[in-house]
Amino acid sequence: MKNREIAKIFYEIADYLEMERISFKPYAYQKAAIALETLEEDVGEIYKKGGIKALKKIPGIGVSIALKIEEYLKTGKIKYYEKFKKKIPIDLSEIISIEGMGPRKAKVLYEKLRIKTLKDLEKKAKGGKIAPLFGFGEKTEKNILEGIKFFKRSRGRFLLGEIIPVVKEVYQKLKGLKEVKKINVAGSVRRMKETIGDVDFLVISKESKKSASAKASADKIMDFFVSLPGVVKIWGKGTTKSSVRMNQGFDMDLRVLPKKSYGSALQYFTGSKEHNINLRKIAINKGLKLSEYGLFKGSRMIAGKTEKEIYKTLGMQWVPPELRENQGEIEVALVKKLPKLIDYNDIKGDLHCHSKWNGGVNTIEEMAQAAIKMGYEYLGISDHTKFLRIEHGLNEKQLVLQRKEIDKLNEKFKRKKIKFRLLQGAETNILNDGSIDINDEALKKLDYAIAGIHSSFKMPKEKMTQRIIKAMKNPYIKIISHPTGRILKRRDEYQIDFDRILRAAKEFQVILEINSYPERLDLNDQNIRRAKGAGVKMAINTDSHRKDQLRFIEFGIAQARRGWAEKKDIINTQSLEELLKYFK
Ligand code: DGT
Ligand code: CA
Ligand code: CA
Repeated sequence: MKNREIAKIFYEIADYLEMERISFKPYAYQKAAIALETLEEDVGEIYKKGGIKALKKIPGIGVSIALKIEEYLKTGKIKYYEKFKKKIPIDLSEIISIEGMGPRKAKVLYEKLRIKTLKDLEKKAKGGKIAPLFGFGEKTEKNILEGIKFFKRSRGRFLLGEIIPVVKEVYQKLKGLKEVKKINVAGSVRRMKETIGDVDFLVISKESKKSASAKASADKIMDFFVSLPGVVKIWGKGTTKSSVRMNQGFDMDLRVLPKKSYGSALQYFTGSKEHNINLRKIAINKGLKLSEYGLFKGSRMIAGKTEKEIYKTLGMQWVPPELRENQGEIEVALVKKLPKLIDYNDIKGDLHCHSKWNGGVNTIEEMAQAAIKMGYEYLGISDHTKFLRIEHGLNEKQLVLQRKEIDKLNEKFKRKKIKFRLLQGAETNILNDGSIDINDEALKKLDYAIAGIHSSFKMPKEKMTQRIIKAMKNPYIKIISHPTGRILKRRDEYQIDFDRILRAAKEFQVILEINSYPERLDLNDQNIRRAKGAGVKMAINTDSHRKDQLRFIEFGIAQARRGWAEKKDIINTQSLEELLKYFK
């Protein structure tokens, strides 16, 4: 599948255009990149079936971009991109992944200091060469160094949201092989951790009467695995284990295992390491021995075929993979008191998504259709408001106009007897003094209002805490979006006193968001657990900027589960009727 490869090039083209200060065009390439990334079908297949015409039908892709996709599919290159790359040959996406760096700054640094890589950037910043440049200064130089430090900490880890689509694709392909009897993904992917080091697949191969052909069938699986499209390097290939590097930069391991110890291997390779170490202690205390080969009493194997049987034999509940971080789950499972976690299909609607009104790709109706397809009962449109000019934020008047469109659509659903309701929200901005960028009169007319921090992230802790609490006191603000503001691999949380935020949320009945967007996942798992402990309600939303992103909800639910959240902790597991009570 070439979708992600081409998307990456389009993102870079957008950045190069930005460098040249060309307006509008970068946006078109970004839009196309997002479209490709979230497209479920292979763009190569689409082209094969319907040519340029079919490519143009993908929302967000026009003629000139369709031609470039064709060029890439045919030649493996896009000349337009190569030209930019030749003129300014730098590791653009890496350099601008540093917080505070953008394409234009990258260009200046290349032209003045020949900075091509992250290494160059760090060297020059440390040497104090950047601060004297026009438009940079000491503060920028310091921020760059901080950004690099942050980036290094997470280097070699990948976002769950970028890994999962590849994992699902490979999983389906392997599962389709006649030699594969059973397959699971293990490791941090199975635990749905927010970032992933590498992917671990486990397989049982089809057994056969002749032992020689068991090996033959494992070999077939391995041959297939190491020649998957997207494999750029083979680290190793054997009968029981193979390991490859994918073109997105991450590695995948595949192990072929015997049926009788598959459960213990799945348990072992799911991890986490800390969970396993503690679990092994439990086994030892019972006079048993636990390993990836099974649970043993002396030399006799007493469990190992399934994971369930291992936990059961150890006298505990089966622990959902998302909880296996040695955060008390083993002790709780021993007394059989694990919470009944929110389920992946418990969400009844999404309360944070954007539409064409604030410059997004899809109309409200298209967003609604996608939500209906997902089986949702409701969808809250919450476009940006006026302070965020780059996001085409809406003002009070536009909100009134938008309400009319939403009312009309709701009438239509009623007429057609579709049990679905659109709600009008808005993602307003918390200004520096804690006030909201939309007046109360306009807020009052919405079904609910969200408020979020989108500026001045570096405030001191006390001031930032007060800023958010003041917003929560506004009676029309029902949800705080992405409450800690972190961006994975890029930006830390802003400074807040989270306990005070939790107390205020409880007092003023404000809901905290679990934002499912792959770079955000904010609240994170630990904060979710703290919120639950404080009796604060949460909502799992996607922050979709186009309809396909509604699928991101899976990642938010996963973090909620990792935070021990139950259905009742999450308001958008409730029916429309129940939900509206929170918005009164
Ligand atoms: P990652 O890949 O860094 O996101 O995290 P994991 O958890 O997938 O770690 P990985 O791929 O190194 O290993 C997969 C699992 O195998 C891990 O979660 C637990 C198990 N494992 C690996 N090494 C050890 C070890 O030294 N001791 C124990 N007890 N378990 C291990
Ligand atoms: Ca792993
Ligand atoms: Ca691994």
